[in-house]
Parts: sequence; structure tokens; C-alpha cells
Amino acid sequence: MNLHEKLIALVDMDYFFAQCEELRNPNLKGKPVAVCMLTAPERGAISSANYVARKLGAKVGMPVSAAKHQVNDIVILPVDMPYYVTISSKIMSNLTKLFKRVEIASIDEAYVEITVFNYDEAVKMGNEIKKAVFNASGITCTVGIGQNKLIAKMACDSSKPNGLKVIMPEQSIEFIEKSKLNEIPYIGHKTAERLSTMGCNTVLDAKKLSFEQLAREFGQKKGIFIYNALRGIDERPLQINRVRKEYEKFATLGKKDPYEMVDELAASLFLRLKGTKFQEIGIIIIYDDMAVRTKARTLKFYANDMDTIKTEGKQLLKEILALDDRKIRRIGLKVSKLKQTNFLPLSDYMK
Ligand code: TTP
Ligand code: MG
Ligand code: MG
Repeated sequence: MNLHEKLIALVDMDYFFAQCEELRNPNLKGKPVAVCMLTAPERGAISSANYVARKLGAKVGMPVSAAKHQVNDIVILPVDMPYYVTISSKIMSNLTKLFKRVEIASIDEAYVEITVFNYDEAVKMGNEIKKAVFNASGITCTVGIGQNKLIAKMACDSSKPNGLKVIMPEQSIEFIEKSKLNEIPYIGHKTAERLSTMGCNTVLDAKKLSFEQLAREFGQKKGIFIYNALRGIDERPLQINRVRKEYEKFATLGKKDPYEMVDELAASLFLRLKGTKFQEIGIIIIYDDMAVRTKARTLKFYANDMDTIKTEGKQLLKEILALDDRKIRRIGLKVSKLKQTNFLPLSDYMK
């Protein structure tokens, strides 16, 4: 292995929704717990089950009635998404604070790029990631480390719960070849069954298939993915989540009253914030001759309401208009010094 190898760590929270429930109600610990998406009282399916419930046979997707039948003392709780998002945000904020390159992949998963010299260093980094998650939230997680997203995910899946597994690049091929076909992400049970009808029951069997055979059976895109995955190859890059530094909104003034325009800009800017707090408000004036004037004000506190944007925006406009009476072409309103309340919009978590 070269000095300074870049590896990828996948961190996935253990039984996330159910563990969040244990966190706010420690009496649940040791009992079988399932968090369910309920369509009516007593109707719905399991979204997350703790490991006590899983040992007794509860599974994700299982109807509540079946889970109750299978595990008679199971505690059924409804999904409380805003609460899980709050905990997830704390975790993801800490990871992005401590590590430079992080991709938030879902509500309970993130890929973290690490640079290490050897196996022991990778283990050390893995433990640091686990500590970063726990310190931010009190939640346990599992970390898998490998040369790419695929190996990292498989390493993580194979060491749940509260685990850590490092597969160094030179171990990747052996690791994949010892795995079951359905343990490879995106192959899963259905694809594994189809591979079985093609005479392939192990990774070594499937590696005998040509790319053309796989593409014929599964289509070009999935065929490529499977062909590469069987060989430990996965070139998907990390998609780094950029943290926004500011929000701004511009409009052309035309014949409109500039104060009215600031009101409108404030309203649409407010909608885009989705609850993000801000401490600074700024105005940008573009004159007819394309000259630009800007002015900003820092508030004593963080705010997240539309009225503050409107009031401060109009005050800033008044101060600029007092300077001269040049014709204005465009007006922009901006909020900055942000404090993210939700790290991502809710919909982004449900990928
Ligand atoms: P997962 O990470 O797949 O599962 P998990 O965290 O509950 O358990 P594990 O220890 O195996 O990682 O999913 C994260 C959360 O996403 C999970 O807690 C609930 C939610 N979820 C659903 O709502 N529906 C689903 O089908 C799955 C798979 C997850
Ligand atoms: Mg999880
Ligand atoms: Mg997950």
C-alpha cells in the first residue's frame, strides 16, 4: 500500500429510528421495539426494529399485526420524523465539522473520506468517526472502511451493530469473493435469484459471466455495476454536501415602488430558507449605469422570521436612497451568517 492512501468510511447508525426512541426513553432498552409507519392505529409496517426485536423475528417491512403475532410483547411506536431529523442533523453537523470530505447519503448514513498510512490508522480513524457520532447524539453506529463506496458499505453491513470493519485495498478481492451474492449492494435477493437461475450461486461463479451476458440479463447500467462490483470496482465519487453560506434573491425594479419590491423579495427569500436562521441581512442595489451599492446589518440575535427580513431590508433601502437619487435597475436581498436548523430539507433525507 502506498503511503497516504485515500479510503472511504461508511457510517450507518444502528437501528436508527428505534434507537432514537430508546434515547428519549431509556426504559425501552432491552425490550423489543419497532418504529412503524402507521396508516391507522394498529395498521402499518415496521420502518426500524431494534436488535432485541430482530432476534425475535421482527423485520423491516413486516406488517404491525404480523410483528405483534411474532413478538407478543413488542413495543410499537409511530414514526416521529422531525425528532429523527434533529438527531441526524446533530450527527451530520459534527461529522462535517471534524472531517473535510463528507457525503450525507441518507438520514442515517454518511460517507467520509479518510487518508491513512496503514490498517491500524484506519481502525483509529474508524473509532474517531464512531466517537464523533456518539458525542454529538448518544447514538451508536457501525463503520465500514474500504477502497470505495461499495467495499465500505459491505464492510459496514457485515459488522452491525456497533461494529467497525476495515478492508484494506489488498484484501478487497478476497473479501468480495467470500461474500454471498445477495450481500453485494444492489444485487440483493432478487438479482441473486436470477443469477442462480443462470447457474451462479457464488461470487466466483458469477465472475465467469461476461459483461455481455450480464448486460443482456439486467440491462447495460445494472450489468456494468454488477460486473464491476464482483471485482471490487466502484468508481462512484463522493458527492460532497456543500453547506450554504448565504441566500439571496434579485429582481428588476421596473416601475415598482422599491419598498414594495423589498417586501416581495423578503417573502420569497423567507420561503427558501426553510427555517434556517440568519444573523445578517444585506441589500444590493444595481443602478441603471450598472454601478453597485451594498449595505448589510448584523443582528444581535439569530432570527428566522419574514418580518425581520422585511423591516431590516426596508431600513437598509432607506439608508441607501438617502445617499442619492440615481435610477435603480435591480434590487437584491441577502441573508447570511446562517445557522442550519435542518441540515438538509426533509425530502432529501428520504432518498
Ligand atoms: P437503515 O440504516 O436501513 O436501518 P436501521 O438504521 O433501522 O438499522 P441498521 O442497524 O440495520 O442500520 O435505515 C435507516 C432508517 O431509515 C431506519 O431506522 C428507518 C428508515 N427506514 C424506513 O423508514 N423504511 C425502510 O424500508 C428502511 C430500510 C429504513
Ligand atoms: Mg442504519
Ligand atoms: Mg442506513
